[in-house]
Amino acid sequence: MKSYLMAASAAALMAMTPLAAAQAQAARPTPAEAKAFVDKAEAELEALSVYTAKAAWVRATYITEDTQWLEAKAVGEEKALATKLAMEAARYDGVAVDPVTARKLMLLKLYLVLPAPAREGAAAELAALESGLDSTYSTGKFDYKGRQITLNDAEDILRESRDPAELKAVWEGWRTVSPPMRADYAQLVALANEGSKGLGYSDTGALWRAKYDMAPDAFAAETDRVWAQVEPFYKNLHCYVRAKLNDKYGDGVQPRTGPIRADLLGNMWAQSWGNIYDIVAPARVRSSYDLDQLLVKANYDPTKMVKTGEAFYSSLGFAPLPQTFWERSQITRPQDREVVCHASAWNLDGKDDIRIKMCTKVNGEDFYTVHHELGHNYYQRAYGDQPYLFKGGANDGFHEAIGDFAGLSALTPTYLQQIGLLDQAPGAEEDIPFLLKMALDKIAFLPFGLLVDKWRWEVFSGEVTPAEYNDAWWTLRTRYQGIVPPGPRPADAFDPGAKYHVPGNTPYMRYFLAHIYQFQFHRAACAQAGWDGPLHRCSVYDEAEMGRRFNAMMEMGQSKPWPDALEAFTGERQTDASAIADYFAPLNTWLTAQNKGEQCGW
Ligand code: X8Z
Ligand code: ZN
Repeated sequence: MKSYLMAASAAALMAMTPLAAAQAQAARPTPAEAKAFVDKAEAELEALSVYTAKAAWVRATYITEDTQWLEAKAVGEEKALATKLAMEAARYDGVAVDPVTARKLMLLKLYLVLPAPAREGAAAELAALESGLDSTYSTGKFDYKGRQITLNDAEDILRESRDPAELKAVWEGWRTVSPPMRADYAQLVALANEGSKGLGYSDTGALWRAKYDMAPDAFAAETDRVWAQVEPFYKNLHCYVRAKLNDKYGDGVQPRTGPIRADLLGNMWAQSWGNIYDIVAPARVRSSYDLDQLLVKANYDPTKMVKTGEAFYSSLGFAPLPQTFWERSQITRPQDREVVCHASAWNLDGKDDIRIKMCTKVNGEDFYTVHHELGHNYYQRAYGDQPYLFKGGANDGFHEAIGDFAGLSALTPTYLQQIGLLDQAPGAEEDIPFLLKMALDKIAFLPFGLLVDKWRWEVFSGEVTPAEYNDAWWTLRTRYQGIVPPGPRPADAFDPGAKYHVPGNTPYMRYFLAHIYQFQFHRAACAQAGWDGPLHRCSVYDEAEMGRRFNAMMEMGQSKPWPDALEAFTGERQTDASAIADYFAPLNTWLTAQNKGEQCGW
């Protein structure tokens, strides 16, 4: 909402009588008033934040009607306050404030993921919808072979089964959980849009895109630019994998041309394909190890996986995790209650009360996820000395990229051998199998990372109506990922609701960005460590000096525009896919040769 003073532009002042102009000038807030406002707002939000975080933690680790109520009350109050402060912040638009105050005013307006309308009761209603949707997803179950199964059980089947009928049944089964969420989701979209408009944004999608130190439209164009850099490589991988699936299942299940059946890719959302390495493994060069098996053989348990992750970060010079991390984290799924199993990392007090919440299984995927989540925690702790409004990632993509960057080293055979999981690190002859495994996760992910918020941007802008939710989703899934559902979707389907971040209201473009940034970090880190071999064989384990420089970037939090943070560590100021291209270059060449004679694309 624009205040009266906002309208007091130079032109307007000139049109006024001298007396009216002088009054308008006098009423314009001073820089000192702006700073005082920001300081007070920051203190008020900080004071509420521990309470909100604790309520949210209790609900996420013990879902009941009561904990949902408690969380909604706390979040509703925080939302009402933050919305009020964001509207007040607009009063200081155009005031010549110092750069810190200017940045804090901007961050105040962008504080909420879903701002509420200012009217009485709206913040509480929106908070209740959020808590309810996240809980419905997290407690979702469906009948399979006479048993009620959870998402975790369903993911195990998607990962391991090679029976197309079973895969289809489980894939469709999980999507029976989401249709009941559709009406609530539509109501949430309406409320958040009303809130965003109140803050001067055209809709909530524009608010989300405004969080990257550039105009919302420029950010959307940036994501398209980066996607264009990597799209040919994705198409190459898609082509190769499709041919292998066709070899394995035959034309009746997976034709050799056209899109890929979404349930055949080893993952509930076809977002990372590493679980079907066995199907796509190159015929001539074998991979001598399988991380799932190495972990089981070495008797890893979930806690040992987290300790191993901690040791990686310690080798870079990060202080050990606090005792409270071990006492308060949820590392495995509790048997006696409902929880949010989707992995996350928390900081409850802005300082040292860091925790992860996972339902960890002993497999390569979760070994990786542990490094991912701990990256969030070390980042949170690194910027712990920043003022409250600067506690955050340089942008949300940075937050996701820290742990992924660690994971790139932690998955190298060299490192696995250093920590005793592998007897012997394979040589260059296994480069292609290794890169293929990595690409099944990292390259396959890119179009998915891009499209989830392309869908939400269309939903928030009103371009896609609730009746069109599902068709619009599949249009994007087919256009960008080249996949299709295993059969026709029912009329009431709400498939986007079957992906955590939609009912969980977590913006998703961050993961697309992170998949680019992590390779920029990796390339810079390996250069700092003096590595001059191929990027994919570099591990920065034990590189404490590099770790110190990485930490210097992490300590900045969101105190500066993100290009400053990127530059501090990499010397680069742009999101740039040339690092991921460098890393995978040998594989891209190899895939092109394999795809000879295939009709790539869909
Ligand atoms: O949600 C996550 C993390 C928590 S921040 C486990 N990720 C995305 C997903 O699972 O969809 C990591 C990769 C993408
Ligand atoms: Zn994350």
